Amino acid sequence: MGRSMKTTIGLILSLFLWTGTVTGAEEPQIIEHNQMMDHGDGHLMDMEGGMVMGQNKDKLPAGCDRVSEDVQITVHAGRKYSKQFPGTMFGFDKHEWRVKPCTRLTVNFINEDPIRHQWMMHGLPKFMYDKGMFHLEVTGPARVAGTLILPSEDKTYLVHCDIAQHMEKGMKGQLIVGQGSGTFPSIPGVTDPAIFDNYGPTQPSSTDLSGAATTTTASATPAVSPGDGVSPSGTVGFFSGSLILGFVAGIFGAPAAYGYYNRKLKGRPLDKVISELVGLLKGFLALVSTWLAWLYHRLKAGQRYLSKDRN
Ligand SMILES: [Cu+2]
Repeated sequence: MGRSMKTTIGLILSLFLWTGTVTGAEEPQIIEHNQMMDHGDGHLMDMEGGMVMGQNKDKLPAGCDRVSEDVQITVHAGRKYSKQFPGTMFGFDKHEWRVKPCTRLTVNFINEDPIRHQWMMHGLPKFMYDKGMFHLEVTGPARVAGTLILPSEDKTYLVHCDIAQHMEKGMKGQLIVGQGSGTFPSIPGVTDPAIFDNYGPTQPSSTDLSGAATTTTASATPAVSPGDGVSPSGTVGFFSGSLILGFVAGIFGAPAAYGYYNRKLKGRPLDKVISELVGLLKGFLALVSTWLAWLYHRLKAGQRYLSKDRN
């Protein structure tokens, strides 16, 4: 072998190495787990943390005459797949898969994170799948593959990663066989959450307002609580509560009072009538001034709350 030949081979080798380094820096090196020990009953494991549970390549579930079709899916798992779903930290590249009943499904599971992830299915028939589960698990970055035959009925299966908090933080999906049997909540990009997050201020509803009106008109001290928007609810509470009360009292009270005083003052001397009316006026003014004082304190308290709120 000539000198130039060796130089050329060396150059080519270094070029290959260089390319390997560059691609290696961009993507994590995925370790293949394809030499696992078979522990029986579809349970495969290796010493590096790869695991398959519930593997079934040939036993037909009840109701399946034959394998309807062979399907391969590749599922990527990792933190980067959570980025498009605010509030999540982990995710699969897809969160929903659809297959026909009696499909022989092979799942190629690629965990791109340097931690442990799972692709775990629940709700399978227990006579065939131990604990009703099919389960792929690997500490990444690594790849593991497993196969199962799906039952004949239309059903939606929950798929998730069971490592603490991974499902709650987005690593959750559903496998729909045939027509499925409904959906699971909080599947990122697929279904609505069971309970929506709400980080905004609480909006007082109409029932809250009437509640506030009862409290504020019943007690002389203004009840100021954050959240019920003091100025609006105070004003509404005052006008809807006290005003209606006064209006009703006026409608029924005025004719009664007129009749009462008409009978009482009939045939009395004028000075008696005048002193009676002055007493009545005094009482009325005392009532009005008490009411004005209460209103003044109330508005002032509201203003204090609002200015504190703004600062
Ligand atoms: Cu996980």
